[in-house]
Formats: sequence, structure tokens, C-alpha cells
Amino acid sequence: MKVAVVGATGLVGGVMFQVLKEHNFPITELMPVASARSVGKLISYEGKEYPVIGMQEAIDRRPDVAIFSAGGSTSLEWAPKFAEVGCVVVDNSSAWRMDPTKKLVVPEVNADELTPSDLIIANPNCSTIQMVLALAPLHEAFGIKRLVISTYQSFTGTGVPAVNQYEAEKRGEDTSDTDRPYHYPIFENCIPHCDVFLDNAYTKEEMKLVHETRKILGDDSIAITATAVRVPVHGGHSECVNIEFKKDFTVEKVRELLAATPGVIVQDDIKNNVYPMPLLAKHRDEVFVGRIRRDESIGNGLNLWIVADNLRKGAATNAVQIAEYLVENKLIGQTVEA
Ligand code: A2P
Ligand code: 11C
Repeated sequence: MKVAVVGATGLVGGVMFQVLKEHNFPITELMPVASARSVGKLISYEGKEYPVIGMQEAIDRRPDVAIFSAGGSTSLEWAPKFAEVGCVVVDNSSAWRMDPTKKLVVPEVNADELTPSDLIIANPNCSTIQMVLALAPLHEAFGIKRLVISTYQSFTGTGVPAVNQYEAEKRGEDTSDTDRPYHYPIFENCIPHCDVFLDNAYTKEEMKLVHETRKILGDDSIAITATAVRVPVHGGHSECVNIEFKKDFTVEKVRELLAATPGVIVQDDIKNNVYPMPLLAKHRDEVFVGRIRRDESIGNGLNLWIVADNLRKGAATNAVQIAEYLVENKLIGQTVEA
């Protein structure tokens, strides 16, 4: 595969190279791509240095697949131009997720929706991916009626500028007169504000959890409410998810279903203080689930604590898995030379 990584100089881009390498993705030509500012910078991959190229040059080199992590406006403008030359775009931004003509894919859940005519494929938001991976088998078994979600999201989800803000504040610097991404200090703070506020008083991040979850699970009847909070944590996003099922369930069956779900690891042994934490999830591809317990305040209620490395399964890993699915199922790279 001729592979373009668009947003190669960003946080997710960096993890993307690591995941491609660890997964032994079949690369015949690698193209690190970023804005004009970065053209010529060197990216090292498997002991070789690759210069960063610009968007048009990448298109001219006709990649088979382009994995985009360069923000929504870049994707809106450029993904169709890559698709026009037959390149499959796996896009990590929010640009195409709710477009009814585009698939929104967590491979373990709904990769079977993909066809050779899907040239722009959306990677869901990080907080949605980790939650939906754990919820899909439970929805199938017991039917989810309502979700109440609280997130504790790593500042790495905001990219390099947020890491710089955190590091500066950790060193004791005052960031208030800088161009910091958060309105308030993130060090030693929790900020109930991820992405922008919308007219309904929710943030865009909270509404991504509502809309994307329904689209991936294929069920618009699920009632969902979310509060997304930024925390001074590096290793991953954590989520407290309260579920009301339509059907009765047992905690044992929930545990069994989660343990049998590819990509999910159950970490739930309270006697020995075993539960998921971002410190343990960092650099891991899996989604960790623990604190599995009945919500005793309602019928058919369950509480879960779900943690994952947001730059891995929440972004790079999921995108690479989509590309792997396309290769394994011969949905790309089938061009026959004349
Ligand atoms: P650059 O470093 O050249 O600005 P992060 O979200 O971690 O900050 O990373 C954003 C990534 O998206 C970077 O690789 C950045 O490249 C890239 N990017 C931003 N704007 C554009 C653009 N207009 N065209 C191509 N890449 C872009
Ligand atoms: C966060 N979820 O942690 C974001 C990061 O819609 O892809 C990615 C934003 C997006 O704030």
C-alpha cells in the first residue's frame, strides 16, 4: 500500500506511525503529509527518514490510502481531492462523521458496512470509540434504553498546544497571557468544557457522544446525555457510563460478554484494587472496562468505568484497523495495471 499520513507532525500523527509499525501495516511507500509550514521536516520510520510533503504533492503521488488527522477544515477541503484520485481517506476529524453518505466505523462493531465505493470513511470521536466498543455487545444482548455519561478526558485530545499549556503550568509558568487552548489552567484543574458550547448548552464533544453513538449502533431511539470534562491526565480518557437496559440482565452475563469482546479487557477485581486507569491504559490499543456493578437506584441499570488511550484506540489504532480491514477484505489496492 502507498500510505499517506496527513497531520504527520501532530500528536495523533506521531502515534499513527508507531501503530502502523507495530501492526506491520503493508507499506510500499510512506508519505508523511502536513501543512506548508512543515514541508521538508524529517519523520523517521523503521530507521529511515522521510521528508514531510504538502497536500498537493501527496495527491500527485497517488496514495492508496490516506489517514487524516489534521483537523476538520483541512479534511473538508482536502479529503474529496484525495478521493477524486481513487485514494481511500480514513478521516479522524469530525468533518464527515454525521454525513449520511459516509460510514462511521469502529471495526469490531460495524466494519461490515464498508464497501469498495466508500472513499471517505469517518473515524469516530475518541470518547465515542472506547464507549461504543464496550456497549455494542451489551446493546445486542439487552437493548440500551438510556445512557448517562460523564467523561474525564486527557488534555492530549486537544493536540500539541494543550500539552504545551499543561507542561508550562506544571513548571510553574503563568499561561494566562499566552495563546493557550484552554480558557483556564489545566494543571491541577478539571474543566467541564471540551470543544465549543452549542445552542443547547451542551458542548460539541458531549453531542458527539449522543449522535455518533446512535449512528454506530444503528439505533436513534437510545436516549443519551453526557458531561465531558477535561482533566490534567496524559494517558487516556476515562468514562463513567450509566446504562438503563430494556431487558433484564445479570452482572455475570455482562462480564462474560465484555470478556469475549475483541479489543476489550475486563479489569474488575475490587478486592485487589483492580480497575482501569489511564496510567495503565497509556500506549495500549485495548479498551479497559471495570467497576462493573448494578445501578441499584433503577430497574435494569448498570454502571461501567471505561478507559482507553485516546491517541491509540480513540484515534490512531482505530484508523489503522479500518485501513487493515480494507486491505484484508480487498476493498482497496485492487487497481489492475493496464
Ligand atoms: P503542521 O505541523 O504543519 O501545522 P495537532 O492536532 O496535534 O496539533 O496536529 C495537527 C496536524 O495537522 C499537524 O500535523 C498539522 O501540521 C496538520 N495540519 C494543520 N493544518 C493543516 C493544513 N491546512 N494542511 C495540512 N496539514 C495541516
Ligand atoms: C478531545 N475528542 O479529547 C477530542 C479530540 O472530534 O476528533 C478529538 C476531536 C474530534 O477533546
